[in-house]
Amino acid sequence: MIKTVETTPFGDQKPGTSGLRKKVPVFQQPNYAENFIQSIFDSLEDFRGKTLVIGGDGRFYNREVIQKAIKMAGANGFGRVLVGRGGILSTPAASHIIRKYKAFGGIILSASHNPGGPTEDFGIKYNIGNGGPAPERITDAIYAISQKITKYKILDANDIDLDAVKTWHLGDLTVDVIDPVKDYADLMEELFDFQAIRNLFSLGCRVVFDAMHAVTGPYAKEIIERRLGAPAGSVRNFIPLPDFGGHHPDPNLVHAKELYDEMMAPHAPDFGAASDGDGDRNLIIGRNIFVTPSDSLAILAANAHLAPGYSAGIVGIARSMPTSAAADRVAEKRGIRMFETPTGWKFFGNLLDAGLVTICGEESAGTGSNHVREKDGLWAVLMWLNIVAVRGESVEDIVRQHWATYGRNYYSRHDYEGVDSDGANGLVESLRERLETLPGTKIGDLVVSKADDFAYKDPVERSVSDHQGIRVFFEGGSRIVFRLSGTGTSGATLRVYIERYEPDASAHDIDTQVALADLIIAAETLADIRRRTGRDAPTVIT
Ligand code: G16
Repeated sequence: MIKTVETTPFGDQKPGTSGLRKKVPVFQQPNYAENFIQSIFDSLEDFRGKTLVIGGDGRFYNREVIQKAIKMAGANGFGRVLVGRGGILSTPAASHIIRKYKAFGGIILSASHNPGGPTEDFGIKYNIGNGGPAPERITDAIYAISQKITKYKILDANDIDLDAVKTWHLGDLTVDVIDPVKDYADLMEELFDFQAIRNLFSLGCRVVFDAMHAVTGPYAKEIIERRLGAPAGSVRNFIPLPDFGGHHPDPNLVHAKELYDEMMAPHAPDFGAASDGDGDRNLIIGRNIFVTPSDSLAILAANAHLAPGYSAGIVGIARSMPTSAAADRVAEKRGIRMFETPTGWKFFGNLLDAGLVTICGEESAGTGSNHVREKDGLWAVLMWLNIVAVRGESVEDIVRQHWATYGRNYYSRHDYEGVDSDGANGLVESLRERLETLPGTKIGDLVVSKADDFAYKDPVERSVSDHQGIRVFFEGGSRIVFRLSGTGTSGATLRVYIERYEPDASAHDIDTQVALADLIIAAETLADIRRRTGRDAPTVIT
């Protein structure tokens, strides 16, 4: 039976960079999740009888919202729901399932790399039929509807058992609880040379993958240990926990510090990797070397042809604007197209659908390809292992050779998390007001050559997204970008992205923060970061 429930709008349901992310108690308010899910459905057309994919990263409150979403999908007219067993689907696996089973779309429950637990973060996002995050025109519509909502529809039915692969019938709705891993693992086996990676492991290459008690545990166990034969124990922290074991499931040098330290120690394993809460981010560390996400994108693009799924070569590369220009140098040398988009994987969807690019990546630890429409953590790990296996060289050798060929883009991101929103907005606003007067400004030996507020015109839809970050360029090719994060759940997070290009191979061994020291000073001088944020130093440096 369909129940119609009266409700009133919540003012704060504007989706950010990647869906709606809030603290769990916010989502636990009566009708909060229901309002947002109903707003998603009300923004869509012609889905009666069609299939919806539902899954999440297993974080606290995942199961409760999955039950609501299933019943609301049925009440709103979907004919079939595919849901991962245990309510689990990694974000890239959900994207693949949507595509493979030609679903109308999907609801993914995740707050990505943000911590989980009763007082931590939760999130809901909608993906369209191409498997990718809803574009801005849809997220804008969802928000507009959420601000006027008066009722939602839900089936009056018992919860279903999510823990067995089984088919259920709730009125006219069919619910298939599916194995969350198999389809995705099969896809990886099609794209990569599993035999070469198996040989690599049997020759003694030691791999460590830290699943951070998040969603990739079951995927990595199946692929890295069972299908590729890495010794048991190679995949760590593989049981997804609702609170990620109390850690931030964020694969960066702060939250995966233990792995980093292990990779820098004597007798380190050969290859270290990690993924985040929902499995779309990656961290790659070779013995003795951390690979920045921007470098990783460039190196994967330069070597992708070594993997069977990409043997015909790649047609183009896309990166988010704040990502370093390392990949641009690969595109230039290969004579393929390069696109610079705003932050947010949703901006890559049209480029991938139109066949303009094969590989995409972001400085925020995301890399992926046209195999799905999300970034994909395990995909990046397997692509790296495939390249290491075929080239027969270490990660460090591969990175150093890449720098020698293309030059090195020294790159770092300084985050000021949870700062006062007014202060952060004021900082960006003040830079925006001074854009025209900045060129010619001298700070130490640096001279500003150009400054703008990044705007993007989608080459397929022709839609324009403006105010996507303040860019300050310097003579000689260095750059600083200032932007506010769209994924935080408390206060504002200021991100400062700093980049310097160094073509000379004899200068490729400098500590990154030292290599960027003059630009770090320039960022402070230009934006008055300390005064406006009230912080003496960044919270996280990556
Ligand atoms: C999300 C988006 C990414 C974006 C990242 C950081 O990643 O999907 O495209 O680069 O947030 O965004 P921001 O700088 O606005 O915080 P994830 O892994 O959190 O879904």
